[in-house]
Amino acid sequence: AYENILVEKKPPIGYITVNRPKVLNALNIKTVLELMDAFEGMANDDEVRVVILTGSGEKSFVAGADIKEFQNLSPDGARQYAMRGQKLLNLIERLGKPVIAAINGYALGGGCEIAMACTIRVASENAKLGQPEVGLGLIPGYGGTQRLPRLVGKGRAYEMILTGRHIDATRAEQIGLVNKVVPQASLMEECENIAKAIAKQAPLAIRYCLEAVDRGLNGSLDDGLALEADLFGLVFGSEDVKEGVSAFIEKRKPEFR
Ligand code: DAK
Repeated sequence: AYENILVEKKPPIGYITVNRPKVLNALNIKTVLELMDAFEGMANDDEVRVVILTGSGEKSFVAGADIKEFQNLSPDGARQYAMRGQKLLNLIERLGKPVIAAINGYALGGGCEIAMACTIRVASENAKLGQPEVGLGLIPGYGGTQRLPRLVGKGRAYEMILTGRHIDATRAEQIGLVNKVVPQASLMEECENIAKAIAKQAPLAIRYCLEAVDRGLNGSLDDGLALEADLFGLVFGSEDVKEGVSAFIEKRKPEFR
């Protein structure tokens, strides 16, 4: 019973769609709360192995935070606003299962930031990405100043953040902001193909890969390698390793649990 999002499950894939097409799927507070609830549901549902996040319609993924809500925001309200947003993006980034952003149009401000918290980004040819906050007198507030340079490098991140300009899908692919660009009609199919390829792999190994990359990138190489070794050791306690190795030797497909 959500007002602003659509949630669907076709195991192994879970779908979450921001559904405010009249305002280009801008994120108001209610939508952020609903997304949090839906992502928590996906995290706790063992039948869901990969989540696809997209926006309703053919024009926009998410055109940012709902600018109209900024008008009456007090400093304390803005602080709570920031904490809620950060909580949602951290939840997505640390869900324990991959989240694929199907970027079907505008991904601006908070929309670009939510896409960057996802594991993989696929864009349709009409997609436009950007961090236009400086034009509103703001700075990116959902991690844009941190996740964008990590994805595309400092110089390119500065160019986007300081000019506020939108870039098209081709440029976004060139600089590594999106993994792939496809025609809009094949966007979902492409995301589902990636999701199915991931869902065939051992779920615990996928979870540890996500943790190793995400936590590793935030620390030193030595700390990251130590974490990788720990998780490598941990995964050896799982039935899935026995199954994966036996299946290879017996020349059959593994059945991971
Ligand atoms: N918020 C509210 N309404 C929006 C919206 C948005 N972000 N984007 C579009 N809309 C609404 C428009 O007002 C319009 O509504 P009506 O006039 O029909 O009632 C409808 O969607 C259609 O939009 P347009 O008529 O403008 O459509 P166009 O094709 O002409 O232009 C556009 C599309 C995407 C270029 C344009 O709509 C646009 O520039 N939108 C704003 C994009 C933007 O600046 N996004 C960044 C928002 S700032 C924070 C954390 C995070 C953030 C803030 C604080 N804290 C930690 C406190 C995040 C900030 C942002 O995301």
